[in-house]
Amino acid sequence: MGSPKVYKNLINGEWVDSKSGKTYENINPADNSDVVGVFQKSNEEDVKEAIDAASEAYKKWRLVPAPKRGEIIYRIAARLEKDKEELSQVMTREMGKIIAETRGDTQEAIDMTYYMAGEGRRLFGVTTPSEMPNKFNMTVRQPLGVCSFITPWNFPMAIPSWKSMPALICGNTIVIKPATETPASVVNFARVCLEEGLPPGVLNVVTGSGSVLGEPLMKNKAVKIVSFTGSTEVGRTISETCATDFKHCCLEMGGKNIQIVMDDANMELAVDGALWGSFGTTGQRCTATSRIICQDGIYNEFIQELSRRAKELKVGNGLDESVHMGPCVNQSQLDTVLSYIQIAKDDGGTLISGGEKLTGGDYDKGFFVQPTIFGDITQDMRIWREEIFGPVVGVGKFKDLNQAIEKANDTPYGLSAAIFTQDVNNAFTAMRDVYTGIFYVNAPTIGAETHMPFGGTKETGNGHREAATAALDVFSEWKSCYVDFSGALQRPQID
Ligand code: UN1
Repeated sequence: MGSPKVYKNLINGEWVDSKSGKTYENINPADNSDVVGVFQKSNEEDVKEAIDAASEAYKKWRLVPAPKRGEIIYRIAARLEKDKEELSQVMTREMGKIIAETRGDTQEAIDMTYYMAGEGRRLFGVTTPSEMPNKFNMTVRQPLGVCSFITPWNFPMAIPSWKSMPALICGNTIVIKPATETPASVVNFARVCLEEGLPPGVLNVVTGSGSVLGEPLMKNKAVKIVSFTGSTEVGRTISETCATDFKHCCLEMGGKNIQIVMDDANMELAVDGALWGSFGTTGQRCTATSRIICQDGIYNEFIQELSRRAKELKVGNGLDESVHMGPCVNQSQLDTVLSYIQIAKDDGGTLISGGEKLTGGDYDKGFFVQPTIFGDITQDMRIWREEIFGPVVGVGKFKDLNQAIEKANDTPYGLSAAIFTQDVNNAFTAMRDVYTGIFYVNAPTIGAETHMPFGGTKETGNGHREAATAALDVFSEWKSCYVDFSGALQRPQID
């Protein structure tokens, strides 16, 4: 097999070693004997160089006309599309999710990139009449400067693209620190950007550990905005750190997303939705379905059907097209999942199916666990409240829609929610009253599209949205411009 490829940091258009002289191995979570690559274990000095490069590049990039920026971004999209299969294969090897899903991840990056390329010819502001004669008013978007991105491992290319493409089209420059577990996808993404004509220094990548690189990425005065996707706990620290300098920060954090199943739901569809929502990406999505509540009358039938179908799911190496669910991303995530299975039992949940680490044969080479379902979950249990980020779902009951909505909202998070019902009144009432950033009717809690705003309420976010044109509001600031061509002093509110 030969020795694994060594990947470098991208700083100012050059592939460079870390000043630390240290590297780390990126291991396939489905097969620990497979080293995906060797990556730089960067330090504070590397971050400083990358931020300096981004600051320098910003001077020119912000002045490139947005349609021209869009043309480069369009070429990047086309190249991602061309290389989709290869990029997706590497992503499955480093992250573990099944190949159909990594193709989806790459596709999400392609969609976002094309979308933002088009924004280059829009980036609309408004013109509006002035209240004074012979005066003209308009708003324009201006970039912020250097952006620091701390990106997660569960969507190794989609989420970096959600952050990068709106930032680039608005004229900002970037330093990305990818999750330690999935640097290859970000390095590949950056390589495509560079090869398709993004000028040196506009997008830089520094790999390594968040505990070492986080502070220098946030505290450097040249950085104007930090965008982060990950846990609420880390998000809180980022928010506090940025507050001192009034640095913008855009946070996309935890979820405890609910699927509500009414008595009148299409049962097969509701089960399909629950399986995909709970066990897709091995439950490692912030939009994953991790609570399901059924109306009393259909609880038993639903749970029987869900567990029957969950037992049919094939767990294994995601490169095998016949596999439905891959491994957890690493040992620590597997340990967390196993500990929550124990917590759920201790709290009085009824184990319906799964619940075990998978062992024997190829399973011993990775971090595999069974898709797991608990019944009889109630609001006092930890699996009701806490995000697990694994293939564990709890199912509980409700009496009527009012109680379902009350239960849905009984969570510190507010990302996504779903209702399965044939009744339009129920659907619209829940859509109005469940306090989340994303809501689905007769579709699972996962599956957001790139031209719709993405983000959540309460402890899921800090008021911003990613994707869609909402992302442009994160990566630009409004400038209100007044042009007086009257030749005289005109005083608003006075004259
Ligand atoms: C995430 O889990 O952080 O809506 C993002 C979805 C995907 C994105 C999830 N398109 O589930």
